[in-house]
Amino acid sequence: MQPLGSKDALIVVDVQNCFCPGGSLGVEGGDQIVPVINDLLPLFEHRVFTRDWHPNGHVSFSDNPQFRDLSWPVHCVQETEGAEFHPDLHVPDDALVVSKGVDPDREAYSGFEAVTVNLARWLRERGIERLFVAGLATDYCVRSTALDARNAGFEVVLVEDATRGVAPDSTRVALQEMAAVGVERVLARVVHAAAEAAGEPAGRRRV
Ligand code: VGL
Ligand code: ZN
Repeated sequence: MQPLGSKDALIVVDVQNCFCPGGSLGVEGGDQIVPVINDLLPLFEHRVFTRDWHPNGHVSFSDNPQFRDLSWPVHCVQETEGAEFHPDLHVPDDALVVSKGVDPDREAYSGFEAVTVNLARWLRERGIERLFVAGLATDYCVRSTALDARNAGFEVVLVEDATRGVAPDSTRVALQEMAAVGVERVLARVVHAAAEAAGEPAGRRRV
């Protein structure tokens, strides 16, 4: 892997209470990635956090009578505790927070589908060429974010031990789909090594 530099960004997908154990859509071990992500944050100058940010009655909720091929329990409703980031997650003051799934009638798994900011443009304007992806869940929002990032022309690196999936089968398929379009898969320690190779003393940046 190329040493880390200013053309790299970290994108942390949906590390919110609803997706952590005890949440309405809790992913097994979802909270275990929090310290892994916190340790990665200082290695990057540019950091993006996406959040699922649904209005009441969102089209993806199974209590919505509108037909859906895939629906979910009510989750990540705007301004509720479940929609907050995990309490131990460090969200630096200068990070970009991207809210998605805000439109009541449209599902949005990926941060690139957000309507409040054009994420691809935001990244390009800052000279970003390579995106490191972490967060929840591997088989849904992480997958969609990684695939959209590839489509937008970014190099994409999935930090595998900084992600968790909803179910083993769909996670396996998602990993195959990502690999098929050239998403690289590494462990967090490889990212730390790439930071050291760049002469970037870990922990230099304030998180
Ligand atoms: C997600 C299901 C519904 C996710 C979001 O963040 O992976 N999954 N909404
Ligand atoms: Zn959602």
